[in-house]
Amino acid sequence: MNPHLSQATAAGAADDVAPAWDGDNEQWWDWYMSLAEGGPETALVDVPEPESGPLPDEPAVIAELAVPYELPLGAAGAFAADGFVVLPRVVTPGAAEVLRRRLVDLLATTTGSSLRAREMMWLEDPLVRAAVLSPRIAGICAALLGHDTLRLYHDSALCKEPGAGRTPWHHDAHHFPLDSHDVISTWMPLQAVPAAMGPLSFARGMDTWRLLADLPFDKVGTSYDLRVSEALREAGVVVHDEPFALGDVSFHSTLCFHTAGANRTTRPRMVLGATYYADGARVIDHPTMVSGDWRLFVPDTEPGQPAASARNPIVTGPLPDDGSGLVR
Ligand SMILES: O=C(O)CCC(=O)C(=O)O
Repeated sequence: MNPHLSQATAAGAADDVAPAWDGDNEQWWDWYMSLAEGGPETALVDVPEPESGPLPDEPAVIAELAVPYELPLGAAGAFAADGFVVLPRVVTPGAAEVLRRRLVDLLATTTGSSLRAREMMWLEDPLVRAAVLSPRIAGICAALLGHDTLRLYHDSALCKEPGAGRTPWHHDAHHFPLDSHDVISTWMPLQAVPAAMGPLSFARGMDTWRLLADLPFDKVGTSYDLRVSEALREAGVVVHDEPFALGDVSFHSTLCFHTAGANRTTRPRMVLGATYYADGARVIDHPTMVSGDWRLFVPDTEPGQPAASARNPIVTGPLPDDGSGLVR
């Protein structure tokens, strides 16, 4: 029995994820992180505090994020082939530090244990809103996905505390209850992420998920995580597992299998994430417990209906005539 599951979600076989998630999204993360195989409990590496020199004010950070990013030659092709890309200098160190401090405040009341997470901050915080709706971040996503009109699924603060374990191997198509593969997530570390802090790492190849499609999920223990890493090793799939310099931001397709290492440093690993999808996607007919409390992200929408609620603003491209674009 997994201690994070209720009677209803624990029912059935270990790969039966049909029940709806009946807790909140913090409880979901506690459950999900429990599905990762542990690593060695090495001593925590001392990491210096982030620079605290003069920081830009909030309007300056917002102005920075409003400037579109020039994609390096080959970035869109690399994303299409590999399923992910890591881009340099997407944010300045000053903007990252201002955002990091804001996320520390926004996470102050969270209760999650291994990965403290929070979504939908953009609804209340102008800085997070400016970041996740920004021409810079959303613009990169649109260019990589090759779609003009993207909607926001949700933002997320992902704070892995010192000593917290690995994030299990997964691809987001298993998580998001959307009927589209045109879904992309950004992972913006708000401090450098050395190897010991647990960078996000990616199984190379947009089609790699096909090798793993028949592996039975395990909602109780760590066997799925283990099976994915074994299958990747057996197939000789290259895993991109590199530190992130401050300012590096990764972008991964919903099809890309990824994991993150344990945080074996003395400082929290703070990340601002966000997920976007091409306008026109619908909520799948049967969302599962792996989607957590998805109704928070796509309210007033039933399975099978277009995912176009007021919480899914259009972030790039032309606004629709029906006013469902709102906030830009
Ligand atoms: O931050 C992490 O450890 C996991 C994040 C993740 O899986 C994602 O952003 O898709």
